[in-house]
Amino acid sequence: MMVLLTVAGALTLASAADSFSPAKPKLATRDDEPIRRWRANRFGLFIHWGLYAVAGGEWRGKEIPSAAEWLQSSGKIPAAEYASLARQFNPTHYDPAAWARMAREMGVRYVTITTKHHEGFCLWDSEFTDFDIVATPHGRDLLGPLVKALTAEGVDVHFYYSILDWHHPDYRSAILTDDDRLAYDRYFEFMKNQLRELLTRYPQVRALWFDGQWDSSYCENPEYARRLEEFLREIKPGIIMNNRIGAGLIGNIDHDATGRPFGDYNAGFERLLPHAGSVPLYDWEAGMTLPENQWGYRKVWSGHVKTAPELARMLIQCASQGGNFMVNFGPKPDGTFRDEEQAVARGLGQWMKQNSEAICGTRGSTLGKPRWGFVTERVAKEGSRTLYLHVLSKPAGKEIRLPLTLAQVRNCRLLSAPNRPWPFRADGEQRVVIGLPDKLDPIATVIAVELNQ
Ligand code: H79
Repeated sequence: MMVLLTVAGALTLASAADSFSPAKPKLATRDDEPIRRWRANRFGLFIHWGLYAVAGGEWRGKEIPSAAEWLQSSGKIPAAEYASLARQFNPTHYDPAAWARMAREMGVRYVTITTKHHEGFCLWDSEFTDFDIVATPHGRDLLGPLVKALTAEGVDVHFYYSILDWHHPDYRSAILTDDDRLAYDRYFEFMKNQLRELLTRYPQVRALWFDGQWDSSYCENPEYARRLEEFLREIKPGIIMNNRIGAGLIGNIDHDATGRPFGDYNAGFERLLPHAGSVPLYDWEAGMTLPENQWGYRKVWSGHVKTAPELARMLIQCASQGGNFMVNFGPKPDGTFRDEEQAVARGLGQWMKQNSEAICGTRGSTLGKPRWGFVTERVAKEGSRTLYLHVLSKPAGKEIRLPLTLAQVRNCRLLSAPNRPWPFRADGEQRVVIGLPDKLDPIATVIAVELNQ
């Protein structure tokens, strides 16, 4: 695959405002239509759903600490015993149309759902295992109706698939003997079969999100990753994959030893955002949980639970640094979302309704990070540029100062009142001053500054 060097817009703005710093050039592994769409989406919803939702972080009446979806491992539960959860998985209130509506109203442009997490249980009726939705009282495919509903709402579908599998008898965490090798080779074929099944049965799927690649069986034998990548690109040209298809602990490694990138983008930001100095030069995506570290449903949450404004500001930060952001929900076993998640969906949706223009389809700021908030920018086809000033806090003087000449600014508008122009003035040669409304939005007040090119 070719590595392209795309310089993110020539820096035509003078550096008069000391709080701005220039952007770095961007490296892209791909720049075709599918990755542009992936990038433009910017905001996604991660959904972790599986048998762990039935247990809700408890086993035989006891709370098992650590992440709820890790229950089988953390609770040291034998696979056969854990599998009995399948007989209790009956999401009687599962309403894919409601899920899809929630996603659209929340402002996300894609949903990434766990088709199979580390536990090995499959949310679809797989030809290659009986450990799937058919073994539950629900008894029928959960994915198909969701894919259909999301597509009808205009929300893209991405599939999460765990390479690690705590149920499959041929899975090995290490390859120590010839028998291990044979078993792992069989497991590898099983994975390929399942992924082919998913991509052909649900042709709407645009991206695959791999995880659980850290066991030595897989990550010390990178030829598996290479073969898998080639196999999938052959089945579905254009498919997008995260770099966890390759080696690396949690996806923070972009390349193999020869410098060849794994997958199409960096998915190493798990429950964290890049620091100013560590923004990847490749496409990237961060995933965030509401509580500290719970992806699947846990009945009792402890510690700080993030609010919609906190998550929205993380989304803004990611967008300003040129990355995607996914918020994670772990639905209840009955197929509904807990109150905290519904509140977050509503809060984000409210802000996105007015401000999605400043997130989706934008790129990171070539201006860097000002003290009062973040900047994103949109480049129109004809080359004209709009800066979006996400104002999180009022600067001293209560005005925004930009390193621009008056002639460079065509107009300004507040996204919360888009039908009337917002005033701006010059303050010397290289400085445009924009006032702020009295009351800022509790998430961010966004001012669009359209530039003359
Ligand atoms: O699906 C969610 C998590 O369950 C999964 N990825 C997100 C999206 C995930 N869980 N843990 N990790 C990712 C990070 C891996 C941590 C590890 Fe380890 C540290 C793997 C190897 C060392 C802890 C110790 C877990 C296994 C051994």
